[in-house]
Amino acid sequence: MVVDGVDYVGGFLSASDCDAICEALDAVAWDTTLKRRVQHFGYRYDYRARTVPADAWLGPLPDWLQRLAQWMVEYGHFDALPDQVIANEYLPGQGISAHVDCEPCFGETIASLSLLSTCEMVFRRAVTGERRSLMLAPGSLLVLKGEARYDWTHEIPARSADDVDGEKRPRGRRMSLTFRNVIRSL
Ligand SMILES: O=C(O)CCC(=O)C(=O)O
Repeated sequence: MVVDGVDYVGGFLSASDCDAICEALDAVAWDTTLKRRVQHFGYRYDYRARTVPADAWLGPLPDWLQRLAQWMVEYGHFDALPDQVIANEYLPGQGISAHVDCEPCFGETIASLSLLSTCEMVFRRAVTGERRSLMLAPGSLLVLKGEARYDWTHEIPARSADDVDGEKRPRGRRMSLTFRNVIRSL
């Protein structure tokens, strides 16, 4: 295990599942407020205030996301049905900075599906400075619980290629879907 509390499930989605999800995401308008484009489902997350505000409810997850949320429960990754999902789009050169998902906002499980292109995710433990990394392949599911959820930050370095065994592997367009349970709306 790369970090205690990480569960990496390669091939969680089939190629046709991945295609259908990408099509569903591109059928909806992307939010362009951040450097990378995002879509929020279930509840809006406020990046500036770092919270799920009181008026954040956007409505139930669309059916296709609800089905994926049910799979997460059926496969034992979540106890309760996730009710908040953020889709991120990363073009080569884009990433997400080191963070721990908002502790008072979200439950103890965070799970991300990777789509389209592989990238490196870096984990850092603040108290010791340890650094670990994991390649996230399209169709994989990454589940963070326990130490991985609370004691390590995770990030995707903003670069256009990753180093794999000494070789540069160019990134393509990547999308991800991160599932969470909202536990508190301010
Ligand atoms: O894109 C990913 O795989 C991770 C996304 C993430 O860390 C987040 O939305 O907080």
